[in-house]
Amino acid sequence: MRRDTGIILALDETDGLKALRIAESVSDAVDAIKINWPLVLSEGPEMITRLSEISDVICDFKVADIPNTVRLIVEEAVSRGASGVIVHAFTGEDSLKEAVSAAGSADIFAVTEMSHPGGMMFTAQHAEEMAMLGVKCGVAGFIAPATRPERIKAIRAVAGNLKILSPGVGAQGGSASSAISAGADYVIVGRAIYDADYPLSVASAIRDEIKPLL
Ligand code: OMP
Repeated sequence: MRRDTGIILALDETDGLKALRIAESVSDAVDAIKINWPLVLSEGPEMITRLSEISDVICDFKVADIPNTVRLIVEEAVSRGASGVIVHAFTGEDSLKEAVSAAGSADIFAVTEMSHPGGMMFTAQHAEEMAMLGVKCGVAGFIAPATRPERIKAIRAVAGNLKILSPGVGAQGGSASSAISAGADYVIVGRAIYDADYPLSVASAIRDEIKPLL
């Protein structure tokens, strides 16, 4: 995945035509597009392939299952064009290792601490441990909360040179420059871009904001 702008678009728009139009309009201003269940369920998994013709695609399926099921999901996503898949780390070593092995040359990103307030209840208590496990299992990087930049710092201390992708910018209250300054490599931005009247203008403004920090 390139790192020209430091932005990953979270394309949770459920209207397929609109989603494709937004993806095309912002593709030069973002490094990848993250697709989650809302768009896959509304428009079908073919959307992964269609978007992969426009940009690198990360399938945010937050896979949390036994190793065999994890393998089947990751293989399906990668065979349809995903260059990365997001999985949960709390499932433990066997599931995480299986995800990495099933991904082949694609990237596995493991969730550490979630960005919403509920993320404090359970994930925050084990975020560093989950990051350590991810390092051991060979993941490409981690998801850490832009809503709590100090926690990105803590995950960075464990993650070494692995990538950190930070959601929570804009609609959830986090700031792109604070997340990057705290150690994130990319910010994940959804509603602030895809709900805007001019998505490209918002993406370009975030790109300009974080450019000096990359
Ligand atoms: P916005 O809040 O609209 O910018 O979207 C954020 C995106 O990041 C959504 O697709 C979420 O599912 C995702 N996300 C979080 O918001 N918090 C997390 O802790 C983890 C993720 C994720 O794994 O991408």
